[in-house]
Amino acid sequence: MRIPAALIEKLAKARHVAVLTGAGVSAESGVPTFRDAQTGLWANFKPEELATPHAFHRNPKLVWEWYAWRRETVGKVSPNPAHHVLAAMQSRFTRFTLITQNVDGLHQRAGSHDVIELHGNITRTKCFKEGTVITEWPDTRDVPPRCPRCGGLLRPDVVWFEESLPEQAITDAFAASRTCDLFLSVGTSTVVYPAASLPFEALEAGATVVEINPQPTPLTAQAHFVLEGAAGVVLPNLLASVNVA
Ligand code: BV8
Repeated sequence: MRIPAALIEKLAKARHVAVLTGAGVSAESGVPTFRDAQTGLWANFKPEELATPHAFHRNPKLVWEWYAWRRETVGKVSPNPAHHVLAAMQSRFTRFTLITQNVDGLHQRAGSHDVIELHGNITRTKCFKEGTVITEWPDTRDVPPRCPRCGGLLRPDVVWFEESLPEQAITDAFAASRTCDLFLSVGTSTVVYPAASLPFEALEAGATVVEINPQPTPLTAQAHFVLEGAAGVVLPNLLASVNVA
């Protein structure tokens, strides 16, 4: 795909680039995107019915096993070119902020650091009662396992629907969206809030906003540039274009 010359120029001149990624960035690694994650065993459940505190209280075993299945899936895949390009971009610009809705940790495995994880990370487990991250617990065959400190139920360290996002993460994400000169929204359906408001914050603050997605989203009509394609194809192309600019 040809990258518009005007975008290459903007990218070459950008002092602060902010990026928001969604499940589409991990799709080419083989991680089902969030809304079609219900393949196989989980075909009969909607994510919004599993990724909530209510679902966990109602059926902790089912929710724990859904995350165990997803953790196992994520453990078997590798970062794809989209993750690697975003990691390379970190040193390409004076300031670069990577904000992700993904919980798979693939950005960090590709070499990105200081990743803002808006929705937590599936590879971390925390005590539901205390909120502290727990790295090991006795294998008592309990499903979900119990916190070795207080006996409370353990849960994945992710943000469920109707749960607030980590304060520092959302503050930093909004600040970056409002101060960047170029905002890339990559592989997200732009429907889950407050993450979905970030590209609109960037638009309002006067940044150049670029969307990379094979499908249209609620952002498409307002983005300055829409690169219709897979992140693993478009991002390497974008970086190559700006490196020769
Ligand atoms: C909160 C972690 C305060 C868990 C997730 C009504 C209106 C507006 C908002 C609300 C509302 N009712 C409730 C809300 C708030 C709610 C919300 O936004 N609901 C939506 C569904 C309407 N938000 C919340 O509850 C948030 N908390 O607001 O707290 C509060 C307090 C009390 C009561 C209410 C509010 C918490 C939201 C966080 C939820 N946790 N994940 C887990 O993963 O199990 S969200 C989940 O969706 C994932 O994190 C995922 O990342 C995220 C967004 O999805 P996407 O990443 O965009 O993925 P998706 O599959 O949707 O799309 C993939 C895209 O990729 C597609 O566009 C596709 O075309 C594209 N694609 C595919 N292949 C490729 C590609 N792109 C590029 N390359 C490819 N190869």
